[in-house]
Amino acid sequence: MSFKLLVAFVLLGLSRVGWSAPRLYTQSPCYPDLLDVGAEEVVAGLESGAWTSVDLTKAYLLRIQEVDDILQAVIELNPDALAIAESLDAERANGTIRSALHGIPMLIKNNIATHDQMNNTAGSYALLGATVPRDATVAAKLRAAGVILLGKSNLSQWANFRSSNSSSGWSAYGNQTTSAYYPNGDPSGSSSGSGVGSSIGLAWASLGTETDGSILSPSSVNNLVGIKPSVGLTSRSLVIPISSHQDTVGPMARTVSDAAYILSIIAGKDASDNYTLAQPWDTPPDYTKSLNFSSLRGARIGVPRKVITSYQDNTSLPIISAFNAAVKVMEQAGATIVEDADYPAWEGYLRDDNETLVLEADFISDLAAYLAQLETNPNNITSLADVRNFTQSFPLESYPARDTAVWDDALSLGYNNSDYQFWQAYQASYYYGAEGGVLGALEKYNLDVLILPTDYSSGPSARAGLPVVTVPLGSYPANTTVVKSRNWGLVQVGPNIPFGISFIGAKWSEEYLIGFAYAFEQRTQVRSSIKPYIAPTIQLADVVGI
Ligand SMILES: *[C@@H]1O[C@H](CO)[C@@H](O)[C@H](O)[C@H]1NC(C)=O
Ligand SMILES: *[C@@H]1O[C@H](CO)[C@@H](O)[C@H](O)[C@H]1NC(C)=O
Ligand SMILES: *[C@@H]1O[C@H](CO)[C@@H](O)[C@H](O)[C@H]1NC(C)=O
Ligand SMILES: *[C@@H]1O[C@H](CO)[C@@H](O)[C@H](O)[C@H]1NC(C)=O
Ligand SMILES: *[C@@H]1O[C@H](CO)[C@@H](O)[C@H](O)[C@H]1NC(C)=O
Ligand SMILES: *[C@@H]1O[C@H](CO)[C@@H](O)[C@H](O)[C@H]1NC(C)=O
Ligand SMILES: *[C@@H]1O[C@H](CO)[C@@H](O)[C@H](O)[C@H]1NC(C)=O
Ligand SMILES: *[C@@H]1O[C@H](CO)[C@@H](O)[C@H](O)[C@H]1NC(C)=O
Ligand SMILES: *[C@@H]1O[C@H](CO)[C@@H](O)[C@H](O)[C@H]1NC(C)=O
Ligand SMILES: *[C@@H]1O[C@H](CO)[C@@H](O)[C@H](O)[C@H]1NC(C)=O
Ligand SMILES: *[C@@H]1O[C@H](CO)[C@@H](O)[C@H](O)[C@H]1NC(C)=O
Ligand SMILES: CC(=O)N[C@H]1CO[C@H](CO)[C@@H](O)[C@@H]1O
Repeated sequence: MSFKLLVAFVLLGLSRVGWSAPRLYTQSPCYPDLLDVGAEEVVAGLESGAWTSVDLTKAYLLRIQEVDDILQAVIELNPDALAIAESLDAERANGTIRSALHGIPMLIKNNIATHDQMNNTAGSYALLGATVPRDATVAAKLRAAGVILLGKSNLSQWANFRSSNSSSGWSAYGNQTTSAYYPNGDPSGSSSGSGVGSSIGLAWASLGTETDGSILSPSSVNNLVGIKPSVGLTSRSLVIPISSHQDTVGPMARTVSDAAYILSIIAGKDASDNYTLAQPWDTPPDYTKSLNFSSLRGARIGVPRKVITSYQDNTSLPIISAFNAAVKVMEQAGATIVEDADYPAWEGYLRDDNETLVLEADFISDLAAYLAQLETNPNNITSLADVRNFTQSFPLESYPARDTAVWDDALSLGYNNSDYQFWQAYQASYYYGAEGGVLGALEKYNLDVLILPTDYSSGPSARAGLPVVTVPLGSYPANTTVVKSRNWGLVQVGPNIPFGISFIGAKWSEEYLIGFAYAFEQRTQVRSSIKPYIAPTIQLADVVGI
């Protein structure tokens, strides 16, 4: 069924709200703007009866339809979303409140499987029609909490683990996602549609996944708060993998508070992902308890300056000045700033490429383990070799314009992640993130946290499985010279394009990172000063009572 037909079908009963129909009400101050509304305000309206979960679902579906031809952020809608909303409304009317997010719609990245009518493809035709025996654990947790899984967001195909010549936000099945902050803007990736979808309110918030940068970077570019959790804080069971050593699932939302609500629900141990069994508690913290305006008071914050000087180029100036201003804000909030808190083995890190070996060898093993769990597998795809063969011979996969260089390299390794060569590579790679990187700097300078521009932040933490939280920091000024991506012409640097700041910590330190991020966000409120060039116009006023 085409996307347009599907929306029409999902919205049966909404026929009075046509595209050209005049607004039945002018936007009333009692209805919050869906571009920015937070969970607490959504829930207040659900509780007072000002709107229902069905209203929210209808409004978000119409908002997706308004912009998706241009932004292509959503790959599939959940045909059951309105029915689910209706039953959650009935539960609420009856006094059953499953969680703080009962009845609120979210998008999830299209590598997180659901046991319903939606496909889980990583953006590839190879997995279209494949089914799983149950929801991914994180999806099941959201569902049990009463979150409406509204649809699947587009992504850089295979979480950007396929080609040497691709573009962020492109997948064969979902086409090219673009940013809402600049025409034909690079949405970054690989959680591209999750970034764009949350940024302009195609849903209240979304889930992304990260191996190295895939939550942080699209959150940064799309003016969002993103939490990249410690590897093992959130289950990866039935999430299409790159690497069991580095993958993690986390929230992409418009405020630290919203992201903290989501993380509190999806965190926790899961027998089907044994990395989660290393969590140092039986029940994970309630991360909303970290939302403390004063939490920067007394904090020791390090700035690994060498990272910034290593990466800066002729586009970095606005980022570095905003970052330096942010350092002042934190000082004024009572933090002690430690400059030159550098990663002990930074120069070695820049020369080391063992991470590539880790990801390639992991992908061979972990992808096969995911595929082995499928209940139906229409293209009989059981290995990376099968995926590669399918991709190279299926015309819609855009081969060879988008090549399979990453897989060619992986398959030429000749080993997977059970080989001793993998362990050598993993130990070297881990070192540069841990003792030689983040953990080394935290210890050497006796710090609570490190901060960096998000563009420069993900690598060392990715290698060592450490958490990072990004918060909006600023955007490129109006006189910025546009820089487009080499082969596909997406605008990567240009006026109004947002960027973020990262709080980087030790394993399991999310409670602290969220506290610091919140105290910074509340003092700066950068998100509200950056406006998208395109956003849907449909609001609750257009659907409530209809
Ligand atoms: C309301 O709650 C009662 C008691 O738990 C249950 O029997 C009934 O089915 C519920 N109705 C709805 C609409 O959820
Ligand atoms: C999933 O893919 C199948 C096969 O192409 C398609 O028929 C179905 O409509 C898709 N599901 C959704 C929710 O789009
Ligand atoms: C993909 O999107 C581009 C615009 O970004 C459009 O020109 C093209 O027709 C789309 N391709 C498909 C297969 O829908
Ligand atoms: C963790 O789970 C994986 C896959 O289920 C399994 O191969 C591995 O042996 C397990 N490791 C431990 C330490 O239990
Ligand atoms: C908030 O943080 C400050 C500074 O760390 C601390 O003194 C205060 O007790 C915290 N408040 C709460 C409610 O935890
Ligand atoms: C920035 O540097 C690149 C080469 O590194 C150059 O092509 C480009 O023109 C420069 N842009 C500006 C605005 O100086
Ligand atoms: C991996 O690490 C080892 C040990 O430090 C080093 O000799 C080797 O060159 C590294 N390999 C790559 C691809 O960076
Ligand atoms: C998949 O395997 C089954 C059983 O061997 C076979 O019947 C079917 O034709 C295969 N499908 C494809 C697309 O190769
Ligand atoms: C590769 O794919 C083609 C076309 O789908 C198929 O005919 C062939 O058997 C496949 N080869 C292998 C080695 O899987
Ligand atoms: C943009 O304007 C600022 C402030 O006037 C100036 O410092 C900067 O050099 C300008 N940048 C460009 C690329 O023209
Ligand atoms: C990458 O794709 C672009 C767009 O199709 C093409 O112009 C370019 O030649 C490709 N580069 C390589 C190395 O394949
Ligand atoms: C929701 C949506 O717009 N999905 C589109 C994603 O991209 C594919 C391929 O171009 C379209 O067919 C879908 O309509």
